[in-house]
Amino acid sequence: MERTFMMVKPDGVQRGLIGRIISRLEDKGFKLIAGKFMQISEAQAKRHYAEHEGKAFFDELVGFITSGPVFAMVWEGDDIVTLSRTLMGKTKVTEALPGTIRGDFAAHTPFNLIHGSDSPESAAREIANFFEEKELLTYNKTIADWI
Ligand code: RTP
Ligand code: MG
Repeated sequence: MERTFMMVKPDGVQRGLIGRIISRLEDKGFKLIAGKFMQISEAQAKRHYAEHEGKAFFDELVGFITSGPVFAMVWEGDDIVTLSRTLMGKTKVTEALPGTIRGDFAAHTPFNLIHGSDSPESAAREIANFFEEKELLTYNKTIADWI
């Protein structure tokens, strides 16, 4: 079972989309194992987006992600890193297809509502940046074995 880190960004919170975004992830059958509504610190934001350090939009990106509360989550599922990014849609809102979260709700890059890890390695690093091990819950969620 794979894990991923996902986050409703400040624009998603401001627009009242936390519930609808979580519903889409639940509808897909993913399993929520952690979640918290929080304000990200600047240091945490810089660690989270370390791969983009030095790029022209880095300061703007850190400013955006720390501009208000986010809803941070950890989800589990088979191939969840790839599947969740398919559900999210493309980074640029002009390329995000209808039916995806960004395609249906986002209209201005870089305000694309949701973050999802881009590899299992990124997921492990990002989860550790936002959650303590004890916050990741273990429980049974019944999913029919023919899915
Ligand atoms: P994310 O990390 O937030 O899930 O998004 P992503 O993988 O689809 O995109 P990534 O390339 O990692 O970029 C991270 C976030 O930076 C903002 N961005 N701004 N101004 C720009 O050219 C630009 N490019 C990217 C977006 O908010 C993007 O989600
Ligand atoms: Mg990314």
